[in-house]
Amino acid sequence: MSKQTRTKKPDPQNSKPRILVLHGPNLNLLGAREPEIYGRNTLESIHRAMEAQGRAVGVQVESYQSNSEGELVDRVQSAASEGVQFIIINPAAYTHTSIALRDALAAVAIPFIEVHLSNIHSRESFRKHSYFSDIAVGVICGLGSEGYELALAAALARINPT
Ligand code: CA2
Repeated sequence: MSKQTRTKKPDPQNSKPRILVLHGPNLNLLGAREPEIYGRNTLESIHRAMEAQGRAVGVQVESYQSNSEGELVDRVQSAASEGVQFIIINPAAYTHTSIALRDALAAVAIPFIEVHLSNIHSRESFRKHSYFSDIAVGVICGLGSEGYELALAAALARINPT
């Protein structure tokens, strides 16, 4: 899954609460490269599992991956006008560099959880700093793809049912 949104068109007659899952650069390679660090699950399989987890409780889970900082910023801005209630984000390398993406999340004021597949604190020192953690509801790292499911469970517990 790359540069695309996986979701059904929102039905205005029956609008479910929406959660947006954002994936940063190179995460489209999941499952194909470096499985010893990032695991064997693909982005598509992670999305399918989260979509089913949301569907079970009547919540629409949408996923979007981009290798471009500007596209991720644009997606965060659109989320506000679409009424997205919660964001789960793995900013990937932008974790350590992107003030623009941080500013977008702060501007829309949609609560978000930061997820990392690997334990960023046990790796190179430049990965220890995140531009997102201090404004996130919470941070999960080092639990592989399970981290997304845990983040979604936490988000589901925090959104307002319609
Ligand atoms: O552990 C994570 O989830 C990271 O956000 C992944 C980023 C890295 O820059 C962060 O420090 C921690 C890298 C994503 C690259 O994804 C790949 C996936 C498969 C193969 C190669 C790269």
